[in-house]
Amino acid sequence: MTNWKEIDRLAKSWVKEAGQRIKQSMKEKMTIETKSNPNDLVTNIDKETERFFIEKIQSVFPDHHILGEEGQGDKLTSLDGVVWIIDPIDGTMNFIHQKRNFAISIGIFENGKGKIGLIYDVTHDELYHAFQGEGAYMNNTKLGKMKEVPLEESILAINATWITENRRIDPSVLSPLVRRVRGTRSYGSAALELAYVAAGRMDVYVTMRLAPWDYAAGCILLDEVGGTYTTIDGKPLNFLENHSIVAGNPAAHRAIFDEYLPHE
Ligand code: 2AM
Ligand code: CA
Repeated sequence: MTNWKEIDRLAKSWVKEAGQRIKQSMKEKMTIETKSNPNDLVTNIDKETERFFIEKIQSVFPDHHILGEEGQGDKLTSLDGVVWIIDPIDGTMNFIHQKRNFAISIGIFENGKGKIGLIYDVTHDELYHAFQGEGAYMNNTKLGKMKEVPLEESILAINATWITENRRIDPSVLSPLVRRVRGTRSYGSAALELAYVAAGRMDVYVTMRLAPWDYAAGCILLDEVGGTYTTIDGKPLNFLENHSIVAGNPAAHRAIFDEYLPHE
């Protein structure tokens, strides 16, 4: 029998410890490299933090699988067993340029079902945490069930990329939605944006390009507060693939599909 309470306790303590290490490393000079393009950044701290988690997990749970953004974990083709999906630093551009608005994001799954979600905003010492069936918390405060907020009163999390010329969506699809809502925000960390939606600080999030480590933990938080998430085609997410995402309270999610996104 998998002891999920023990996994939860250790995961939380490792996330806090990793946060302390990141804070310490930030005081020193970091090495910045680019990955797929000049804006796709990684630092030595991203890699060291991922390695920290892999070593901790492997030392206690050698049969667990790990999918990490920096690729030092396993090459996974299925979500069978216990799988940790880890982004050691989500919002690396913020981490480098702003030294804030980044998070450690970890989703832990059992045979494809989200069990534990952890999003740790290191600079603000805010830990968003969900345990399947027991609700979601920000530090020690329980997050309430999501309210059904009409679009006119919603804050939409969206990056300006998706309402200007881009390769993934015609800007005319989402720009009327931007005009309709009360306001828009963009924080540059998908994990934090999903956590903010789960916490009711924003109501809906639309993005065209996320990897599993960006959204895994956030979706587990949303499950616990009654949030809805799909791809922009209205399909369920496969936690091993890159996806577009529409996530938010069920009413806003439905209204976006009924009024703005072409669907069957
Ligand atoms: P990262 O900082 O971990 O790379 C910012 O736009 C958000 O999108 C961040 O959560 C960032 O995660 C993620 N992101 C940036 N480029 C991406 C890409 N090419 N594919 C998937 N996610 C990306
Ligand atoms: Ca990252």
